[in-house]
Amino acid sequence: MVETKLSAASLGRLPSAVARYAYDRSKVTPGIVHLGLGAFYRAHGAAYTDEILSDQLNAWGIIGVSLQRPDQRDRLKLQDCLYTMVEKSGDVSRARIVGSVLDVLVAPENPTAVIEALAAPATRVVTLTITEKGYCHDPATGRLSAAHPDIRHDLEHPDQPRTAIGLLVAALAKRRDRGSAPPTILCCDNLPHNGRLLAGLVRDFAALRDDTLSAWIERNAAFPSTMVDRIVPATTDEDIQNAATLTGLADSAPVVHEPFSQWVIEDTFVDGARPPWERAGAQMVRDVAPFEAMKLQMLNGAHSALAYLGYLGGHETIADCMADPIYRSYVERLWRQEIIPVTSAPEGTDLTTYAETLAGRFANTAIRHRTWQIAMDGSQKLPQRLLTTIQRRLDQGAPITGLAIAVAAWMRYVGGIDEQGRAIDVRDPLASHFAALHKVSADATARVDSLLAVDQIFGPSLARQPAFRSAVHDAYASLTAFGAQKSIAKYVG
Ligand code: CS2
Repeated sequence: MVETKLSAASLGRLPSAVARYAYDRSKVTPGIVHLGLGAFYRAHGAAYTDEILSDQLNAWGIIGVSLQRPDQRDRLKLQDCLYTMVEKSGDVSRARIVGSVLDVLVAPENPTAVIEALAAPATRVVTLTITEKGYCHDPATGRLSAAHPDIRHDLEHPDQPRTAIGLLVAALAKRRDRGSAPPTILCCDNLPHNGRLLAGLVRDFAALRDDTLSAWIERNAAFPSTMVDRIVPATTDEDIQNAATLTGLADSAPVVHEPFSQWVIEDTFVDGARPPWERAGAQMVRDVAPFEAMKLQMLNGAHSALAYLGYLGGHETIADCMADPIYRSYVERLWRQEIIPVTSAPEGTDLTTYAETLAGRFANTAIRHRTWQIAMDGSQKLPQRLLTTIQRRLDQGAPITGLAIAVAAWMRYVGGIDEQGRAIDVRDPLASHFAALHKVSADATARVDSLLAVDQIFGPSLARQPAFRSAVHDAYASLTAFGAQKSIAKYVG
């Protein structure tokens, strides 16, 4: 049992194999506010920032904001906001202590403090990883859901907002009223054209409050798009034990991640003010769109397909799926035959090589990324991960057999009963709607029809196309009759 807690004072005890930040942390001042302090950001954006901070470049410290619960703050504050990153590949684990997070605020406890942090002139960059559902938008159209209960709340109580959009707009209003410039607002979630999408949501929300504010934001703020990539599963108790074994210090909030990391950022910051993240390997580019489309369609599309099919077929993690030859052949065929032909490659990238790299990353047995975790919030993920690819193929009159199996697996999954007849813990903002649809549908055909009619996901246009409807109906019938394993075995031939 490791007794000594991780803290600034205990760092002297770290074994030399453990890397640690190399700057004087007491001189670092906040320049970034990050909304959504989950494991992903702490193993990605905060790590890039940790690498560029130095005694000369110390105005880019991070204030993290938890938008829901206080537990992350409670854990981090007891250890001076320090935490361990554990990189894992096969049998090799490497630890590093990150110091770039200076403070953590909890929005529901004190929204005013969050608004003030966002409005502070020293805050030049705001980053977000709040997951797809945090944007309170309609996934099929990308527009703000004005009927969302939290958005309605925030419009009624603009100084006590609950949502990221409400907090951003409250802070932007303050900045305008105080005569200061807006920050650059950087969306780091897996959404298509994520900067443009967030800009639209912020402007739509602002316009519901005050048209002149919306126009001011449009003229002055910047919302670059980004592509973020690193596989970071939720931290488990075992991960906490392992981190302590590696460092000799007890950390209640470590993050475990794969070696791979990519961050592609559109270089359009307000007054050019940004951390030099390229020194830590970020790619600063003019157009992120091809990187983003490649990642969403190939990595996240395959992830979601494996999550639903894997869960139904009894696989706990993505690595378990990749160790099953049928699943591996399924995903490789999906990339080769269905996804790559309708995905354009960013300059200098070969999509076949990209797919091979993905297969290697997915197969990393040290990363226990649960299918159940990835299966969450499918209603928010399906459009950009699978449905865009499907529409492109339909436009070309090309078959969508493998993609339709994935969509049908999602439908089986949200029905809430697995292939052994056990209940599935379905987590999704629309979970209760799905349960209700399942209950009232007389048979499989009615079930599929009722899900295809959920406009927020499928939109009216895709759902009307006969080739799509029949492929999904057939796949659903196959999953019901034969199960996930046999259905994909038939696809891979
Ligand atoms: C995953 C992503 O949970 C999910 O839905 O597909 O978090 C994925 O691991 C990351 O996007 C990888 O960069």
